[in-house]
Amino acid sequence: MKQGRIIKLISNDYTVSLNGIKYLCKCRGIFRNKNIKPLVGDLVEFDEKNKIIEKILPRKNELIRPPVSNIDQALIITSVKSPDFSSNLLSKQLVILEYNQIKPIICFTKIDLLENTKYLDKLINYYQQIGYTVLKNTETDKIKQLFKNKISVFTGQTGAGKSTLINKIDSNFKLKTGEISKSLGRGKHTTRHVELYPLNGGLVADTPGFSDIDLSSLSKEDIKDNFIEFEKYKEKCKYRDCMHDKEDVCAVKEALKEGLILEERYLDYLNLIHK
Ligand SMILES: Nc1nc2c(ncn2[C@@H]2O[C@H](COP(=O)(O)OP(=O)(O)OP(=O)(O)O)[C@@H](O)[C@H]2O)c(=O)[nH]1
Ligand SMILES: [Mg+2]
Ligand SMILES: [Zn+2]
Repeated sequence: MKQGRIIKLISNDYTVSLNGIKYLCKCRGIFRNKNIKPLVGDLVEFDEKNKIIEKILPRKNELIRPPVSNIDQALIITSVKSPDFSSNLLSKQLVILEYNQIKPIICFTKIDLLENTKYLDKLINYYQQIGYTVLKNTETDKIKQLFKNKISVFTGQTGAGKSTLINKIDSNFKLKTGEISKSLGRGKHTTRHVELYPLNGGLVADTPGFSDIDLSSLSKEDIKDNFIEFEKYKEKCKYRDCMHDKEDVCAVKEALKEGLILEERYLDYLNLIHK
């Protein structure tokens, strides 16, 4: 039995990689019976002769969207125009990643389409100040340093520029990219399957984009706990279980009033807990 990593899944064919050699495997029927589905990113034990995956090793984490496991970090590809910036979508992605203990890295794209960057500069400032790494897709030298010995996923709205950025980081890549469909007013997915590719000493997944994200599996408390900038205020709220909503003497709302918390972020928060 050998140990390898699933790097690609198309219908029921799993590509397992070991020392640079790829094995096209099936998985044991027993997994399907038990409703356990191997994921891209899984470390597995496999029978190299019969090309059967026998065992999935314990996962560090797993995401549903994109369906990848054992992720170290996620680059949230966020376009500022076409599709327009959505604070709500960015907040949702940050919450899900924080919840799954995956390091988020915010990467803004399509800045060239803005008439001025005043609002964007404010956003960049804010997200950096609360502790996130924020980059622009033009900062390719910095982006190239991120991948060594890590599993990274590129996530973000369809048409945000995920595949374009990967192609730019390594010119060996010729991932398909696409115009977003103007007539429909929403993107059409260009990337259709999930695959981990070797990139600058690590593995990265370019994943199909989305138009919205579902957070219904998270409780209100989970959502509250993963707005990271609330952390340093919550001790000063009057109630220990303060939801920073209708309560009186709430330090988060106080910080909002003082301009220490970005209004959009607080509104995103209310929006999510009242869904
Ligand atoms: N002006 C401008 N266009 C960009 C930029 N980045 C990407 N694009 C364009 O945006 C379109 C969509 O880019 P893709 O890389 O296919 O987007 P994606 O995120 O991979 O989309 P899906 O695979 O559908 O999720 C393409 O026409 C790109 O050329 C940018 O920084 N500026
Ligand atoms: Mg793509
Ligand atoms: Zn509070």
